Amino acid sequence: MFYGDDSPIAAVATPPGQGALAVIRTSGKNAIELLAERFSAPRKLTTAAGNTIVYGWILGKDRSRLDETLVSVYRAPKSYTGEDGADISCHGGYAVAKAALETLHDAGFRDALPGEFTFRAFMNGKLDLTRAESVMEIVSAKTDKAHAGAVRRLSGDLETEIRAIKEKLVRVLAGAELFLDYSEDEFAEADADERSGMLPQRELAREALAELRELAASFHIENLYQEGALAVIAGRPNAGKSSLFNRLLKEDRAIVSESPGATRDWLEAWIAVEGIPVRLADTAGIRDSSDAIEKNSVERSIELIKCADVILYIVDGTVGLVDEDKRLLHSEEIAGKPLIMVWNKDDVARDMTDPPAGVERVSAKTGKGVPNLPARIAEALAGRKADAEGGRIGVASARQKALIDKAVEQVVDALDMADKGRALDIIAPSLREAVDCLGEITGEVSTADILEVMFSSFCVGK
Ligand SMILES: Nc1nc2c(ncn2[C@@H]2O[C@H](COP(=O)(O)OP(=O)(O)O)[C@@H](O)[C@H]2O)c(=O)[nH]1
Ligand SMILES: [Mg+2]
Repeated sequence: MFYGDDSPIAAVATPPGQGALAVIRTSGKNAIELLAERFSAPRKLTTAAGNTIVYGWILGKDRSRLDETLVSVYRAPKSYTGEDGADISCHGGYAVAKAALETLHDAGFRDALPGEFTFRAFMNGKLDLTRAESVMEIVSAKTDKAHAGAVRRLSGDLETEIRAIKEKLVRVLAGAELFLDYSEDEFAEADADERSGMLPQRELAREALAELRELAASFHIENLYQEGALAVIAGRPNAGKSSLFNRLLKEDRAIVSESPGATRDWLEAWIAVEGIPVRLADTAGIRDSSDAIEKNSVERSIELIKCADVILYIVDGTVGLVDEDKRLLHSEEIAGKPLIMVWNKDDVARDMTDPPAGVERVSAKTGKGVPNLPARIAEALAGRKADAEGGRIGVASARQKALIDKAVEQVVDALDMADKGRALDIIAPSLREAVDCLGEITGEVSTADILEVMFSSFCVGK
């Protein structure tokens, strides 16, 4: 599989299934002419100006009518991909989209590869890589916050920031390379102090380093908004885990039962917690059991707990913290994880037991206290009040984060060497490497395999 030609491509851009509309996207050389061969009003299409809409029927191989459509015509370079192309809006439905795609194949289009439209947009200079990645971030955003961050990156805020930092490092490097032109003798004559002074823009390098570190630090939060986190509800059977799970979901999805241990399966759902997409998982009681089905669900519960980013540990407030709770809390799966202790059944337990400090008292039954939990979950995940962050742009892509880390390492090395008075020809390569890393983030420096890995994770039609 390789991207990189301008052959006419087509893909259904809308999700499969029944809907009001299905959109088929096309792009590439002669895309409009080829489409016209299967269109009831071919001349209207071939003579249409860019950014206009043409009405007509899409036709089968035998010129039978397949569907009534509106075709949005784009002309290079004013299109998403930078090529000629058209978006065909059909009536929604699996059969319609399939038939339309087939007739296009027959006319000479090939299936688009995942992310190929965006790949072409990148190749044609319509987007840098940070914006290309933000396109997928927007598509997969699960909450308003995740979406807002991605939109800022699509607007180019991150690209601008990276380019500005890179510009600083290029200036440091340029200054250093100027000094490299000094003759060997002159250089050797200079003492260590002078030589170290020969990384003339060291302050600028420090500034760039601070900015890079700030970007790197933003990854935790941005990635949290983008990818979400796993919150697992754990505790003894009958503590009220499933009831609380339902409360938090505000709908009855888990089984709530009177007999202990009856929730045989874990259930999960995505909820938005202060803008963080949280996969909330209910677990069956973790206890020793010889029952095979129960054993299985216990294993899965343990697996979930191991993967959890935060645990909501539910205690039955009518019973209090018993030895089994203590044993679970100190088990290797749970101990050391971010944990919120929840004292449940507060509606009846108020005078029966005395919860330790810092514990959330709730009633899954009446809902009392439950509204306090999202803030606690967000705090545990984000490490601080999640909605307090300022307007700074952040990094959400692991690819970008890795490159920023690498750049940081190189600048730290360069500054370290400069402080030790090392020669510039030793220092300069580190700076150059850092500059290249930043170039790789925006896509100025990139290799075919990097691009292929990146775009192949996109969905078809993007
Ligand atoms: N009074 C009262 N009963 C509750 C509360 N939460 C759960 N229960 C009851 O406790 C029992 C066990 O609840 P369930 O959610 O199935 O517990 P799980 O085994 O931990 O999932 C059920 O009878 C629930 O109705 C609560 O806040 N107050
Ligand atoms: Mg349960």
